[in-house]
Amino acid sequence: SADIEVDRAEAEEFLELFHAENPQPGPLGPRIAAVMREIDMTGTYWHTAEELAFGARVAWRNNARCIGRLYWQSLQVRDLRTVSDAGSVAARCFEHLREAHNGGKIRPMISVFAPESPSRPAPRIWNEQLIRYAGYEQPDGDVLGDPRYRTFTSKLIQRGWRPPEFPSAFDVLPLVVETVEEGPRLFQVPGQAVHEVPLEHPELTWFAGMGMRWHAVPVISNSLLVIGGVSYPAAPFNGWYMGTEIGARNLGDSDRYDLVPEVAKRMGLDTSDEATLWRDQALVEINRAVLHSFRVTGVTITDHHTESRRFLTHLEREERAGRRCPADWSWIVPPMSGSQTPVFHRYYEAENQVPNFLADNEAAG
Ligand code: HEM
Ligand code: NRG
Repeated sequence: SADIEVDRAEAEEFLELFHAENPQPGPLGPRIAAVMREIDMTGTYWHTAEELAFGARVAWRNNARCIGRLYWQSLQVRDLRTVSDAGSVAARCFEHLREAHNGGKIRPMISVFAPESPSRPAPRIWNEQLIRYAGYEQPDGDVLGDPRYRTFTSKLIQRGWRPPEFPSAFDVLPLVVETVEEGPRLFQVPGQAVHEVPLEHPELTWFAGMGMRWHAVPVISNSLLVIGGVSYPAAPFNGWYMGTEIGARNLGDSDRYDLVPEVAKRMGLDTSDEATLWRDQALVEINRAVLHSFRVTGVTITDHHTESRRFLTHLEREERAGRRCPADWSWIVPPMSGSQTPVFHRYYEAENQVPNFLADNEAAG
């Protein structure tokens, strides 16, 4: 929280790690002394641009939930620590969306906004991701759109957001940026910042007629980035999608778009008996449609078999570098065909390491 001093031991430990892995920046002792003096005076300290970039990359490397960590060193870090008013934060987020999309060749990227400090609380982004679809509760209790954002959507409507005249299942929610000076402010995401992929199936021609689509870039925007004891609450980041995130979870979960029964029906499967495995068959076709559609649209995506193998390569590399690589089995193993991927057949170290990203529900207190 904003009223307490940065943890000195955590600051020192991070500076040691930075100097151990980066021989260039000169002697460690004087840097630690300077940081301790800065904490004495201000309660916090300002990372050098190099410390910030390294800290963000290591936060990714340390995140036990992420299967995509092989390319942790290639993360592009946008140093936006002097940006703190709501309008500028929103504008820079929309710029992030465009730069990360990069014409379809998605670039892993993070935008780091002003840190928390005892004299000035950091800006915060309320949305879980920069692009999320509204979920509208209908009079009959059904939800149009993404049911996961039903509560968030009605909260935004209460705060004055006006949904489109004809609501659809894929209306992009406005971005909410909160600062102490301005309170929460809403910003509509400009159309040029929203890249989407219409979903079609390589063989099932009716699939396109279901009108499904998904956004190209997942930019998580409510995770707390912690580097050397300094908190960066607004630090949206992205890589690219693994197909199952969309096909198995966002479209497949019964409390999300719940597409499996509809697709099974259209495929003419026998849904009267679970043992026909109609759910599994339909789920595979939805996931084939996702991978196929991103591919023909020229947007980077990865499948869960390839990404699982890459992750094991990453584990080996980390081991060879003499580092621990924490991983959470329940997050790493893909949500379909788990045992067909090599990540299923082993256990992992699970302890938390810093720097890291703390999910919204982990960051309390
Ligand atoms: C989680 C893949 C890049 C940080 C995940 C998950 C997947 C994934 C599949 C699990 C998501 C879920 O089950 O909801 C990838 C792929 C990437 C990538 C394919 C391609 C480059 C990144 C980058 C960062 C990152 C660039 C940060 C700099 C995280 C974090 C989580 C996560 C913090 C946990 C999210 C949470 O707690 O909800 N990633 N990722 N990933 N990833 Fe990655
Ligand atoms: N499952 C979420 C996204 C979570 C993070 N996944 C990534 N991250 N691929 C969804 O929107 O489906 N990333 O930074 O690439």
